[in-house]
Amino acid sequence: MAEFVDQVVLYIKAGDGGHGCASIHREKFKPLGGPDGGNGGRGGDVLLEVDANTSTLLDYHHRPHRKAPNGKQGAGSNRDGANGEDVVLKVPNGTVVKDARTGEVLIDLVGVGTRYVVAQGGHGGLGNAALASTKRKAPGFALLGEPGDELEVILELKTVADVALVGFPNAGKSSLIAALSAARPKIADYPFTTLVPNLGVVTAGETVFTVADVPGLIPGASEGRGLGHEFLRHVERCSTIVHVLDCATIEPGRDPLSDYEAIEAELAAYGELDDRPRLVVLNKADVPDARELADMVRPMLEEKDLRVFTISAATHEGLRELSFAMAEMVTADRASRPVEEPTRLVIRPRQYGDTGFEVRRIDDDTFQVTGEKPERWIRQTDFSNDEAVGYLADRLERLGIEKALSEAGARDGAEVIIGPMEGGYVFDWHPTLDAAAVAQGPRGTDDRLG
Ligand SMILES: Nc1nc2c(ncn2[C@@H]2O[C@H](COP(=O)(O)OP(=O)(O)OP(=O)(O)O)[C@@H](O)[C@H]2O)c(=O)[nH]1
Ligand SMILES: [Mg+2]
Repeated sequence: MAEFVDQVVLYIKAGDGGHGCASIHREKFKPLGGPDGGNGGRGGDVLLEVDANTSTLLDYHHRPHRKAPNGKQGAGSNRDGANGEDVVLKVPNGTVVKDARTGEVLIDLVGVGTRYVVAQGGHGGLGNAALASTKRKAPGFALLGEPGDELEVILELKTVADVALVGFPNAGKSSLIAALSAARPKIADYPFTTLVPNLGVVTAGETVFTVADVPGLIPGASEGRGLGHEFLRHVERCSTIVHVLDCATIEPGRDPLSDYEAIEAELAAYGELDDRPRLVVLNKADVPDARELADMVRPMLEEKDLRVFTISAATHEGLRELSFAMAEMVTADRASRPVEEPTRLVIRPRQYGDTGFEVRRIDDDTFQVTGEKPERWIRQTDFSNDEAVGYLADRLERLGIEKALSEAGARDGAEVIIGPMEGGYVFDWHPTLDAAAVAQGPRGTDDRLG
């Protein structure tokens, strides 16, 4: 397999938040001081960053599991745990990030320096010092750190080429890239020599641009023949499409005009490329029969309002004119686009601070509560500590969940699921009319959540 990787599945885990600490200050002559448990540190984020010096996804192919460190636990004497460091993964310009489960495009990373937080680290849990209040002077519990995001993403590389060369196998696309640039792709007289796109940098006058070939396009590529449409993805961003037509082919049923139509049909089947301007190249003019054929079909192509260039990739005839015409198209396209300032924004996939929740009646005795806050609070709760469970009950009550459950028809003993139906937290609900009375009561068993 060639060492060209344009698609990888990446397994990403952001750091978990550190747990908060429950501790009571102790001094020689003051046996019971105030609470002094520090907060847990934040888990590290995993970011993707477009880097000018990265051109492949090969690294991720070899090491597809990436993880950011966890936050450290809080400690006594009000010492907060250290945050987990962020992990920055460098990706090439033009990397598309998709959710591997849904196939949904999360972001299209264009512009050197663009960053994207692909997995967010978990928040650290508060220590008991931070949880103390006038009501609860010395909490005997702390909050747990939250788990960091864990997900699978697909990274897909779309080469950011200015000019795309399309044409039948053997038409001379790779030869043309070699003739125009310093790239040295493999060239041979059999079809499908090129299995992955080649990229060359071309200079014409003041203009510098990139040219890529699209290998393996043949009639029926849209149904998976040849190399299929796989590589058209690479030219979605190109500004110009150049048809390389083989004027020297002796294959029956083929000629430059019908080749042109066949490739156009494949581009149309792929879609999204209709608006791209075209140039047409009649190649192999050094072969006498080919030149004759080129002279014959040239006017027919020009009738379609196409600019046509008769060239020889072998002798370099016509290449100067062609490269200047390409440069002209690229320059016009660049001028017509708004200047693409690299987005340096760090986009967060989800935001904290959503206050809502929703109560759903599943049946007479089963209710589901969903919402960012209640689900987070569940994750932060140490269920082996009754006081922590009591604190959770208070928070849920204050958010209005008890009231909402009553209104939805929940009765004492109903089963309530907080979070998703599969994997959510399940408890039997025992409403209290006066939750505050319980909150002020002694530490110990809280009978609302059991
Ligand atoms: N005489 C002549 N032969 C050429 C010219 N350009 C390419 N060829 C030959 O045509 C054959 C195919 O050239 P490639 O550049 O590999 O063609 P390609 O379009 O990249 O082909 P695939 O990679 O298989 O899709 C090779 O034997 C080249 O030497 C030309 O201008 N004149
Ligand atoms: Mg080739």
